[in-house]
Amino acid sequence: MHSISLLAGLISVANAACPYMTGELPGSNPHVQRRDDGGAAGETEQFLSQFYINDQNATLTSDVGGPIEDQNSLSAGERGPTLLEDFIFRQKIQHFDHERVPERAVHARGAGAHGVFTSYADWSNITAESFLGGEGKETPIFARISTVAGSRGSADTARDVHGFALRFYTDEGNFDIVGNNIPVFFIQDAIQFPDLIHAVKPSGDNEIPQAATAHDSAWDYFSQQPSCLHTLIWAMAGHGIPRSIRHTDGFGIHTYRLLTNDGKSKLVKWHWKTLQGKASFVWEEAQQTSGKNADHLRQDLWDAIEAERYPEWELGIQIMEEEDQLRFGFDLLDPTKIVPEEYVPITPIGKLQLNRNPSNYFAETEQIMFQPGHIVRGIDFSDDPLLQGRLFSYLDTQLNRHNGPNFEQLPINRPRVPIHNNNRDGAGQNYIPLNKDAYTPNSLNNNSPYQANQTQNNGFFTGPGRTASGKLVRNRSPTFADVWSQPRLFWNSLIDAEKQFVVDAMRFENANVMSDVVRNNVIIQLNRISNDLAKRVAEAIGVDAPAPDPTYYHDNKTANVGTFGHKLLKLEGLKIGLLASVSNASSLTQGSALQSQFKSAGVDVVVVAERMADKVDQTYSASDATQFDAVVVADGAQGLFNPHSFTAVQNNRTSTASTLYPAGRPLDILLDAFRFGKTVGAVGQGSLALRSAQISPAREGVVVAGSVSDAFTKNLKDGLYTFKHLDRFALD
Ligand code: HDE
Repeated sequence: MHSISLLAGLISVANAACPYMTGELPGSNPHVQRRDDGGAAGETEQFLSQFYINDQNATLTSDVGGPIEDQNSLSAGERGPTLLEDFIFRQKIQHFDHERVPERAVHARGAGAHGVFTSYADWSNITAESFLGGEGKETPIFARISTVAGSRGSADTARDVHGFALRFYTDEGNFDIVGNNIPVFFIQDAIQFPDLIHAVKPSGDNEIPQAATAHDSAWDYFSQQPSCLHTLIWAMAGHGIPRSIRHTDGFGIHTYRLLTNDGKSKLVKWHWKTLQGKASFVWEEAQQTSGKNADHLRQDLWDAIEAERYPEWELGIQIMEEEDQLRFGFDLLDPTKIVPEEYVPITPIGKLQLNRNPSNYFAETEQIMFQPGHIVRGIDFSDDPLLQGRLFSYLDTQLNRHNGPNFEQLPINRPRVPIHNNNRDGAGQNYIPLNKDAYTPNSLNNNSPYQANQTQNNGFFTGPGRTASGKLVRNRSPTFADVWSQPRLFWNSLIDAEKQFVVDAMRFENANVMSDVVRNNVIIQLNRISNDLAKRVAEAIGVDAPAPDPTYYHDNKTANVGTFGHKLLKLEGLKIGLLASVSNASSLTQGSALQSQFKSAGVDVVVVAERMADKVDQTYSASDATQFDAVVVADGAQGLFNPHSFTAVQNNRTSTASTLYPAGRPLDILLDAFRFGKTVGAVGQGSLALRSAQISPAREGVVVAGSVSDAFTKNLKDGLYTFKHLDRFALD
């Protein structure tokens, strides 16, 4: 690849500058666990490895390299005061005192991974972007997927829009697509962003609630600023609680421009389509997961990558002509609008694979600083007022987080191509610039670094067709005015169960809203989308059922906007819980049989029993339905599912029921799995447990068999592909 030679040039610069250099050549560190990915992924690891500090077989030192022999502070006498002179103490405590940097103002909670993007073809007919310049061309990637509202330690499965930020380390510089997992945004103008975030974040007085929109100020804002409705309804429909990072799509949201080498431009929207298939939690399940495993999303991604079940997404673009800006009945500059795929189909252009976990969370996932302004030759902005504002905000916020302008020099932020410019100094300068004539134009350094242009070093450029003129106004364009028709399009396109999830979510959120005024305002807005939706929510929150408000009603539908009601594309990384018993050896052996049956599909079978033992992976005390995508009761474990065991323990501490786990836990796991719409099953006499749980074997997604046969495995797999059995959810 072209970028390899450029990389070599940069490494020599970086070597000179890195304060922690071990003296080894990049990539030669013998203690680095290396996966031989080859290609772009290997290139990233090679690049970052020059910054690794490796503590194996090493003496403890101070920050300036002096060996440290003792972990006691220096004191005047054994029982005397610590001396100010103790530079080792001071350095260690001072470093600790300054360990934290400000968390991100939004998107504080996130998980990251390295990967590779592979272009499907040479796309130079639509863009000069070098990373799309040839079939099979690989580019290293870092991805960070996040929630928006919660602080850094908040639970992963809070209902929220999810950030979907991608950095391409291209051979012409870094390019970021800083998007979300919902294709639209709450507001149309960046100046409103602080208002949105203040309304959504916890209350100013008591900082409650954490990572949740179920409170007065959030819904007050949503109902006063109806441009929020479209994003809101997507978040309520299941996109706010994805089963995992692997099971959600990503979107660039704004309309961008692609430019060819000869200056022709097209408008585009970016789409990342998950190749695992979309899947979401139901709300009770997400809430329970928040408590049981606040790290669920990051854990799932980490584990999948460690197990070499690399998640993949296909990158696609909707390509539109410059003159199409108002063609579809809405404005392509309005970020609250999707372009329905029926109007403009998605052209797949390449594939992303995430295949390496970070080596250090802080240095990589926390310090990566994305910016929509990180663009490369071949792409240009549009006049979307939200995008325009973001171009300022992301640069500005990095200054706050890093205390200065040199954050681009952090290893995870460095481009993989040499940099040459006249930017100088600032806190934390890592480079040692040799050019003392830091200005352009100059004659003393042969006018170097030269200005790039179209023919020399492929300078990036602004769309030659872009023009701007007009009176200065503080107005929203009337072409942005209709913010109800597309939420209705979304609502119309959902299947009944999804509509029910939207209704349930809005009932839950607004039941936590104390103000009658706000609840009434919410219903007024929902009623502009759909009278059915408004009435169903109103009924639960003490608001009178409204008469229809039909100005924006229509019957149009669009495809691919839901998360439920379709099959998964892959089962990799899903988990089956086999509920077994240590007192029945054969129930444990069934675990081994299932494990071998599911190995090739990449599904983990976790054997649960009363206590740890041979062939047992987890105890009932540490298990819960939220950990599994399907639950099976083993033949021989049925005795643990006696519905009376809970009462027996409560009434009589000497009861024979096990005290190794909370009373009734095995039955709870089964019941919860069923109620969360998961596939449940039983082998042999295990089906007596289904009877205890009053689950009919005739229901969809209930799989029973006499033994772990091929047919049983096949039915279980079918159930997993369906993922959620939607007949379990009542409609009202
Ligand atoms: Fe962001 N956003 N945002 N945002 N955003 C940030 O930048 C902001 C918006 C998104 O994993 C911040 O580095 C403004 C839309 C992601 O590191 C901050 C506006 C979209 C991430 C910021 C928006 C996003 C951020 C906080 C209104 C989807 C996390 C820390 C114009 C297209 C990236 C940071 C990561 C992060 C500002 C709206 C996505 C404060 C002013 C629309 C994925 O700069």
